[in-house]
Amino acid sequence: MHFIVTGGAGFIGSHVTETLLSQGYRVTVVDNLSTGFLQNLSDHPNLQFIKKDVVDCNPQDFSSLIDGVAHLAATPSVGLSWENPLKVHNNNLSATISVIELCKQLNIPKLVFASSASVYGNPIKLPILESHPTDPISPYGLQKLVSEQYGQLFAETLPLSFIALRIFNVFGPRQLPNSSYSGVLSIFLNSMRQGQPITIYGDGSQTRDFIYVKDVANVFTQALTLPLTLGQYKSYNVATGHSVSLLELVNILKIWFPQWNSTVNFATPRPGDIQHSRAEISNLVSFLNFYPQFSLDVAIGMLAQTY
Ligand code: UD2
Repeated sequence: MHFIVTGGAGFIGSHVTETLLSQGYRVTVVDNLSTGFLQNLSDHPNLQFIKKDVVDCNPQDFSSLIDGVAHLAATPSVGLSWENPLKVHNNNLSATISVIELCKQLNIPKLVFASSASVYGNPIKLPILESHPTDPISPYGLQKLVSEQYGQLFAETLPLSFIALRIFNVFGPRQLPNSSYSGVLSIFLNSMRQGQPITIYGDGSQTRDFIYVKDVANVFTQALTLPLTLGQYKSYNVATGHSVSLLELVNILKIWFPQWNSTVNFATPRPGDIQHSRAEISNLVSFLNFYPQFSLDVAIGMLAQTY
């Protein structure tokens, strides 16, 4: 089978690419390298790379039959979506519509979309089920939600299966600690490695459902390769179903960085921060036949040893 991975040189996309290649599939990565890096990909005989913005792709870019697209190309930043909503709208929503059009032109039967927990906004009930009301509180969340709605609409009219993967707090290798979309775990890991203080916004009681990037990549692979009926639309939470507070997170990190003796500083909470987040993942388990393989402690241990 041959898959397109948009954003395949990025943090999550490069892991999706790696997993697909390791399972013997052919992959064509489309990436404009705006936030991704070529070094995130290793040479492989089944890998082709196209340096292009997805909105500029056309059917002629792809010579052979494509079995599915994993669409991860985006500007993955809530902050940038506030600063430059139109540009980010283009990268996050117009890009998705372009990919849907490409699926139509090339008769691609399946599109797996990197959505986000941000579609839920402030959770009103935990754990968060996929049926939880969607009420985004940022342009980024809105762009992800409307992308899902476009996918649903076209899945109803085209022979296309559209699967939206609502990713919670992902972490792992190749996540940059110093970018505008850095996750808290990569920031804390980096600070501990360098013996620097860490800053907690708020009192540290906020909770998050952290999932290791290799698990996320396995979900994408599963969603791309499982046989599904054409015309089907589904969204799935991609998380572990467990949450930890930031204070608990710091304690886990301290186990792996016993030499770290700097300080934990507390600062005012970030505007728009949600307090608690935890997903219900029974649909992921039953329909995508997937259960996360990496516990938070084990994954942090693996990461700490690579430093
Ligand atoms: C995550 C996603 C975001 C969006 C959102 C939806 C990441 C990186 N971001 O935002 O894209 O999907 O979920 O709900 O996955 N914090 C500190 N110190 C730091 C950095 C962060 O205390 O140095 C706090 C931050 O204020 C927040 C928590 O850590 O309370 C998690 O922050 P985050 O930026 O990793 O992720 P989140 O959940 O805000």
